[in-house]
Amino acid sequence: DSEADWKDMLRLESRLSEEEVMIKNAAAQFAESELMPQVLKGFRQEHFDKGLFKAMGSAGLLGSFIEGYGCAGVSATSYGLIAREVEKVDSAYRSTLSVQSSLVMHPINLFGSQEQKERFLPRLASGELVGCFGLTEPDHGSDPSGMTTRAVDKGDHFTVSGAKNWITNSPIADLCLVWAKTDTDGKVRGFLVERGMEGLATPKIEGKFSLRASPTGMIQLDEVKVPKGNVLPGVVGMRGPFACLNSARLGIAWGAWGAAESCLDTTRRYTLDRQQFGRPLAANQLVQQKMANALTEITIGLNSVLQATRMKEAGELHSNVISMMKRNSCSKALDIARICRDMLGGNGIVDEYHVIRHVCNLEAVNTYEGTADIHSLVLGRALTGIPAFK
Ligand code: TGC
Ligand code: FAD
Repeated sequence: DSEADWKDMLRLESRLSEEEVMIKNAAAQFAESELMPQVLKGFRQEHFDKGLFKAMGSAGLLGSFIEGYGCAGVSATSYGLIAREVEKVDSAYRSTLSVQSSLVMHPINLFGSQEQKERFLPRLASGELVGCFGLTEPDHGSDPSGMTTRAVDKGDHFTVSGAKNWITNSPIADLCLVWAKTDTDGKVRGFLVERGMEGLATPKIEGKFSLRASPTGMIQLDEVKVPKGNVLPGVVGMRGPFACLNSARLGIAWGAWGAAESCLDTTRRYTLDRQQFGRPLAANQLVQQKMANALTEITIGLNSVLQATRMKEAGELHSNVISMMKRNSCSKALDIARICRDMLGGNGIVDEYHVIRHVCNLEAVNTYEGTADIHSLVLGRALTGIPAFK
């Protein structure tokens, strides 16, 4: 059998530049040789390996789409291809990549002062510093604009107080980008809160069944003194965090398909090998139909994400399309992972087959960065003109 016959039926690769193909292959090689050998330990023991994070930096994977400051300056499509290869191994590694690149480095690059860019970007690119992004609060998840974290102007600094919840990598972060409302005008601004500032705590959330290879925690701020030089000068209002989310969500739309591809690959090999009733499971029509459905969704899904990303590169992408892509990729990847899990029978629940890990991970991926429901409502608003959120 030839993989070429089924793996890329719409010839996505023919629409990539030579450089993009090279980057995709290099990311695949990195994921296979560096990430894959670590992933079972990462998931079983909730182990985050800082050495691995630095290796991601050395490989040029962190903030890859940024020009200068030690970053690779590659296309948005290359960023998506990297996310896809990394998430073939594990969504937690891709989450770490998304947060560092789109949610921490991107806003510093877009909205930071020259001094902030020089101070933080090179060390975030190399993996020396781990960043995190604090938007969600205990009482404001889907409605972040209701946030209550406050920054009080004290002349040369602000004091920031409040709590952020569900923050990827907060327990190990060196730098927390915290979104808070200032007391003077009630508008949202970005605060670069550094590890070691008095009044900052980042407790870990225990008992997660999902994304166990990256820690998730809170950011607790008790009158943390943040110098004015650590406030992002270039943005006021919810446009700031949403600009970050637009970049991250498109990367996730690529990445989730990577997880689905990995599940389908494993399932195809497994059902070809496993004999029941005297013949391979793959010889059964029901099994073939399930795999055909998965392949169809993955193939069409990846090609639509490429089209959206090309629109982004041309400056023509509306955030409604990003909502469509994020929701479609994540919900369908989750469905595919669950169906693949079933086709592996008992082995499907064992982590050495990797599929159950993808199922557990994709549950969170379908929830964070805007739940599938919230993206439905964004599309509903686009269709009807009526915002149904409240
Ligand atoms: P509202 O809050 O009323 O609007 C405020 C302003 O923001 C604008 N806006 C956007 N701008 C650009 N791109 C977008 N995607 C935007 N969405 C909203 C909006 O136009 C408005 O601008 P202005 O100038 O008129 O003030 O928001 P809304 O009513 O437009 O939207 C509501 C809703 C529900 C869509 C929004 O609140 C939302 O997206 N909620 C979901 C929350 C979310 O995604 N949180 C993510 C947290 S970070 C995370 O999960 C990281 S996971 C990391 C990992 O490990 O990968
Ligand atoms: P809620 O908003 O309480 O939603 C609960 C349910 O109600 C969902 O099904 C939702 O779709 C539904 N719902 C809510 N409102 C409506 C409505 N109007 N109509 C219909 N249904 C509705 N946040 C960060 O800021 N930074 C991070 O790094 C980060 N990392 C995360 C990592 C993990 C592992 C997880 C699980 C979350 C992370 N998040 C992060 C938070 C994430 O963005 C939120 O969990 C998400 O936005 C949903 O918020 P919530 O959990 O409060 O759910």
